[in-house]
Amino acid sequence: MAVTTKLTWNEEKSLQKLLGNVSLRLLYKYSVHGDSIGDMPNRCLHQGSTITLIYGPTKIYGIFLLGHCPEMSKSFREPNTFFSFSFQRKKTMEMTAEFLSSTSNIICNELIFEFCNLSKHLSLDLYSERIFMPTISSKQSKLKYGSCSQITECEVFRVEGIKDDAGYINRIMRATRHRSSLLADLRAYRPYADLVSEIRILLVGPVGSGKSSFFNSVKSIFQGHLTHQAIVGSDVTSITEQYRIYSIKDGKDGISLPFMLCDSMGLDEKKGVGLCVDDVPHILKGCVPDRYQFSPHKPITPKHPSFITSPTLKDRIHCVAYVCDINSIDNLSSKMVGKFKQIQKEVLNCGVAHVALLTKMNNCNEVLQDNFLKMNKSMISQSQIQNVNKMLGIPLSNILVVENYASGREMDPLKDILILSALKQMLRAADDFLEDLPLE
Ligand SMILES: Nc1nc2c(ncn2[C@@H]2O[C@H](COP(=O)(O)OP(=O)(O)O)[C@@H](O)[C@H]2O)c(=O)[nH]1
Ligand SMILES: [Mg+2]
Repeated sequence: MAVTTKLTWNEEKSLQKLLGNVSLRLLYKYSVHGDSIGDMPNRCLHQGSTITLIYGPTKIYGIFLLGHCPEMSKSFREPNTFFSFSFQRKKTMEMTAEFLSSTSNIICNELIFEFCNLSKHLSLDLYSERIFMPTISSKQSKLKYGSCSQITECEVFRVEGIKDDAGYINRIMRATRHRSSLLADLRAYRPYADLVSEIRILLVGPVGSGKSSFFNSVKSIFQGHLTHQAIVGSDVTSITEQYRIYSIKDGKDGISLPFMLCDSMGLDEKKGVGLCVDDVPHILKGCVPDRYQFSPHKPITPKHPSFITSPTLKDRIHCVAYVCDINSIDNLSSKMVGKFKQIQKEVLNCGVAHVALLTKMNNCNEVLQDNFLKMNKSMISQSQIQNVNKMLGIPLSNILVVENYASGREMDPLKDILILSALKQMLRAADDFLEDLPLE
């Protein structure tokens, strides 16, 4: 009978994707191949890069070794490029990764991975079915090892088809770290001078541009698994007709984060269809309540029973994001461009900050420079970016490119980096707006 992994299909896919669409071949499985620790390295020798997965009761620990496993008997061994990670089951894979070099060795029936630059080690004792993790704590990684866990299974895979070896793995590991630091920044964010407790960001753009999906994506990242609170799609029943002010919690029962995303009805180039431009000034001033049912023909008026007549600074919109599918920018009709410009006029009248959010970027890998801080030159020179820059006069630093979580269930640190960076830039813009307010 073929030996199969304990990973679920989704977990396996996430791992494969993380390592650059590699394939995984199971070489060793503890429950099948036995408890002799000596047997394990024998099966894994000369197999190229490997991943060892150790299953605890709730978490899976992984150790990736680039290149052949070193032979145990040799007295001097070159350290492998190595990283360890862990993830929780039944969640999108949240990696906490450490990028180190290591050697492995068997001492007294334990397989020991030594971290060359830390003088610490991780050891696996299959006989007593336990794993001992060293305490490695970095500023960014929330998780601290330093514990001993029960093992329920152990598997070793050969990793086939690694792209450009160390370069690729290195980038993914740096991305994982950058993602953690963005998350930490956003968790620690406070609006300028504590003038408000939450920043309100309004998403406006054509039907189907990905406004509702952007909210879902942000929420998914903070929840640690994919969520679909806002209904998305382009058929009649899934078009957003209600104004929604969404708050986002940090984790399932966590506290609300200091920003809210306001999802509006999509724009349509036809008159009398989609969001009515005359609603926009009321939305910006904070007069429109959550769950207000838009009517394309009739903008809200102060006579409406739920009209907020004396909104305060906290009710106002602090930053507007013009949302557009990056693939359709070069073909926007003049009527749609006209609507954007009308809305922009209202935004400028109110003095609110604004950014452009371009969605449906197919290859996240190409957007940012190597340090993940800025858009790279070839991206900036693309016609879509140049068009938005000219059409709406938005500076390049406020043109944000993302790929939303739309289908599939695999986590992707690069996707997260784009989404979190976009959010961070929106908050910076909102802070500029707050700072610029006349003193009262
Ligand atoms: N490939 C891809 N599809 C997206 C992205 N954002 C949204 N979608 C899809 O585009 C469609 C419309 O998205 P939706 O969020 O409902 O747009 P809205 O009308 O602006 O709220 C849905 O089928 C989404 O799954 C993205 O970044 N990439
Ligand atoms: Mg929508």
